[in-house]
Amino acid sequence: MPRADIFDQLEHAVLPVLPGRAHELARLRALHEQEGLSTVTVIGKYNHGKSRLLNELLGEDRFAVADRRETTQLSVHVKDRVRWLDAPGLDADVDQADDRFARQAAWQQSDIRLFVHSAKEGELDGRERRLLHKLSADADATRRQTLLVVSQVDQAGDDAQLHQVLGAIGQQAPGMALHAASATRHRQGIEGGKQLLIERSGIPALRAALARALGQVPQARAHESAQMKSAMHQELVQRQAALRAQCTGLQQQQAQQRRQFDLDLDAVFDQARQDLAEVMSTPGPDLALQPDTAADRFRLTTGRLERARLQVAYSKVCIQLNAALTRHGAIELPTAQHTAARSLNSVMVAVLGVSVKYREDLQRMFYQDAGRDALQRDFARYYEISADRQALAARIDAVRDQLAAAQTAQQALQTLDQLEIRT
Ligand SMILES: Nc1nc2c(ncn2[C@@H]2O[C@H](COP(=O)(O)OP(=O)(O)OP(=O)(O)O)[C@@H](O)[C@H]2O)c(=O)[nH]1
Ligand SMILES: [Mg+2]
Repeated sequence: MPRADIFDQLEHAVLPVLPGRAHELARLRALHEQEGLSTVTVIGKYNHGKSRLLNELLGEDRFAVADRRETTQLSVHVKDRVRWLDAPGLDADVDQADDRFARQAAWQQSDIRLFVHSAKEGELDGRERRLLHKLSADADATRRQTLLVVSQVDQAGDDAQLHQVLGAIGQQAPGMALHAASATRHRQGIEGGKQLLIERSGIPALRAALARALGQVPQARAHESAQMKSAMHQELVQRQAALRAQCTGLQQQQAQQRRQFDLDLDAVFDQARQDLAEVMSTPGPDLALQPDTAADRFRLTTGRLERARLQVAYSKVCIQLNAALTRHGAIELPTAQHTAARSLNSVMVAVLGVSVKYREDLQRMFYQDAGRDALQRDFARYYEISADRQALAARIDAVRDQLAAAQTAQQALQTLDQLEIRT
């Protein structure tokens, strides 16, 4: 598979799971895309001589130089297995897009940064200091080096003034070597064949420091890439563990709820047997079955009385059942099963029907195990499709999906192990 596709797949798999890792993914892609080449970029405020410094280091006028805000995009020139990347100057008050390009160059593309500050400007300002601090923290973490270049030193006044500026900057950037450079002197030295001027321009010394830093790029890249992969791997492992725990918790909750539902219903059915016992155990022929005649139309017959007695007892059981269903949120049928008659849309009606119950029915429903089991099963079926239960099941599915996504992300990350970065 082409490398670009591998990284497309990787981003597709990892970004939804670890949205905070966009930088690492972009950097890994850059590391692989730029294989065989090390990238050197400039970073600093505009007009501090960044582009011209690159031209002098290259020995070619590749990048546009001007006495105003000049570089607004990234531009690249490859020479001697180095990608020289010119970037816009950083400035808070101008077009944000320029700053975005500058950041992309510094953080995503570069192996080595030349932090350029003009001697003309004296000390570093607050923004430069913060940026330098971030860069040196990054060097500790990723081993990407930053060389601090004090540019345009020919413009800093006399030697004493330059010395003072360098001393002040040195104190602002403790532990960093300062590279004083003058592009102008270097160019004059080259054009006039003046070796001393060339030496005094600081460019040869900067080239040598850069060559040493470039020599360390392969190890730095291997370190950086391993570190990014391992950080993402760790995060994916932790994420999977958290999702598994979440899933287990929800499944336990689901099982516990169901157990409680079954127990509650069981208790109602047990109670029903007791409550119905009196009407069920009437000796002799079943009076409720005695038919009424036309002449009985307005009379309270034995049969009617007996049927009423049964219905009252049965209604009490229904009230208990309905209370149990209410406790568990299974009262109404799911919308998809609604009928036009609203009064029929309850779980009670769906399971028990609306017909009058005789002793034979009550016997079958509450005293015969098969009948009771069937009722329990029917109620449980409606319980499982009730809104809260469905929502819980949906949450479990969602967590499972996230877990699957995290596993896919980890597999995608592992495919990188077969890819070496050639430097
Ligand atoms: N005297 C002197 N002038 C320099 C030196 N380096 C650059 N300049 C001048 O400073 C101005 C800005 O230089 P650039 O290299 O375009 O500066 P930049 O930092 O790339 O500027 P942006 O691209 O706008 O961010 C130009 O006029 C350069 O000729 C130097 O060492 N000495
Ligand atoms: Mg420039």
